[in-house]
Amino acid sequence: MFRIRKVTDDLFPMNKNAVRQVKEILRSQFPDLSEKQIEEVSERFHDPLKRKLRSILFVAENLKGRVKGFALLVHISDKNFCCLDYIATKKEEMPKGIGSALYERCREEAMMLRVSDIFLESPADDPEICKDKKALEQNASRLKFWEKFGARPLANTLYETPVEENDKSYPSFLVIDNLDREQLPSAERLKMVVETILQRKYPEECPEEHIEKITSSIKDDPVQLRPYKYYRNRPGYGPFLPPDKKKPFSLIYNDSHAIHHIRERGYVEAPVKIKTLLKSFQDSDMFKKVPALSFPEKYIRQVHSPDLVDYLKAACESVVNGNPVYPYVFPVRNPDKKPKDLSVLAGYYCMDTFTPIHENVWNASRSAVNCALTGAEQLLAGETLAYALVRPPGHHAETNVYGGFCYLNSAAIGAHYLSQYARIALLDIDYHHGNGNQEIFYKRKDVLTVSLHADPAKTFPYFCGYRSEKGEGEGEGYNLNIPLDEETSPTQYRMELSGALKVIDKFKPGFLVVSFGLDIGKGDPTGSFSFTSKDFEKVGRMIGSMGIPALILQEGGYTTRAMGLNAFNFMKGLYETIWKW
Ligand code: Q9C
Ligand code: ZN
Repeated sequence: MFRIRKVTDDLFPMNKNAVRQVKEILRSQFPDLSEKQIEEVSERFHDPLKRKLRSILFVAENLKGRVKGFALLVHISDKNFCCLDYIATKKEEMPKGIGSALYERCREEAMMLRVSDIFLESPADDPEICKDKKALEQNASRLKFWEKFGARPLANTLYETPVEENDKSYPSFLVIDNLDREQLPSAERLKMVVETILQRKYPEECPEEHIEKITSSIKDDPVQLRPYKYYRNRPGYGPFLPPDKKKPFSLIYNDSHAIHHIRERGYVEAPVKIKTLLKSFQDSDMFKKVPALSFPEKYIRQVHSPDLVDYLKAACESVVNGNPVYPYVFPVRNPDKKPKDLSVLAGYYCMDTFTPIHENVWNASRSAVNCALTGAEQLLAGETLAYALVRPPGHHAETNVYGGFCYLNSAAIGAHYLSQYARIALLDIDYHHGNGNQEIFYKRKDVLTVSLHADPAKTFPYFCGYRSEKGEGEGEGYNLNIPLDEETSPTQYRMELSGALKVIDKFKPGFLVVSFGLDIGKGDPTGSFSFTSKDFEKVGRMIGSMGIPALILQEGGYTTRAMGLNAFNFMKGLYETIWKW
């Protein structure tokens, strides 16, 4: 199991880790490179405009961040082409397909950047040029690899001529991948490209006369590629299609949510929610279903206290005869003293009297977390939009507290997971204040938390969600609460949301995580707002327009006639706007 991930900095822990492994691969696979050339890989991130090249690193890694291969693509934006500087996989574990997957990703990126071609150098497979039999074999296998993509060496020029007469290194061809288009570059364009490549890539070792000698050898117009040598009947890839066709987004839901069903005392959070929403999505080609992966419990424990996690597990086990456990006495005095009895202990961890523990609370919540993390993985693998349609919800669950129908905070766990790779904005548009999201990241500045919600003076969770709560320590200024009057109209709401989105935009997050509550919908039994499906679509469009890859987490929302349509329209608004190119 591996994914291809785009790395654009070496600051976040997982990126630092990836760049370190990339350098190791460079050292072992390219023994001729100097330490300076290897270090240069990370310098590119710090000074992206140096030499007017923008480098884009793709790594093939497993879920633990073990890098198995990488490709380094360079975008020369002022000249509208890309160069592939390196592509390499680890020697010891050369799983099939990694090189191809990496290069496919490079091509996809190049098409997205709307460049015309990718250029790369590949050592010659010509026995006249390369006398070493072993090297010749290796060179041939590389050129065969490029041929699979239709990329072949430039023909009839002096490109593969050594700079000096007695140069011992084997000369390389200039391989051109014209990204499945009909045309090849004109002679004039290729001269410009060759000049740019030689000047920019080898500023020290390539004399003027050499560049002149090569460019003046380019006579064919348009240029010619060597005929296919390895794949005589290469299957056509079809005509070039700009990738502005929207891709379906990833829908992940927990099949086992229904095991969590509490039928009493106003517990309105019920399995029918997922059924209703799935039904309203079923005929749409907006989604592709992605099965949930299983993640280790450690990702839950990185966000919630081990005490709470152990308690939830033990309390579920202790449920007898299906009798749910309700809190009984609350620790308003001596909050550090813990009673022994598991059912009494509920009052220690639970913030309200309507979120009981049932035998499947742990299993269902854990499966919701798995969906959230699968969604996070989808974004890391390059998807733009992932919707974790889960229950129970999570945004009221704090480090050490459950409540508000929430036990484990899937949104926070997803956001924390992604925060190893980029800055995260966690936006909460559930009707109720996301006290869990706020508390978990209250002291952090790498995760910005923003919540729009009904005024806590009159609404659950009552004891927080005020504007004055702004974060603490390093995190000061990185929590924003926008409490709203019970009667707030969708129009007023959108004005407030637009202010919130400006704050998010200024923060420049790499990923957006949204706690999405349908309880702002008209007629919701726990809410007082009056959003119609049209309003949901507008809110979706506003959030999507920021163009930030987003993980959407289903939070509240209790049966109303329009719930399915509301969710559908929110997703439609996102889907129609989030694509940046
Ligand atoms: N007697 C979420 O929307 N208050 N939680 C109802 C029940 C419910 C809402 C009182 C507030 C919890 C995720
Ligand atoms: Zn809610």
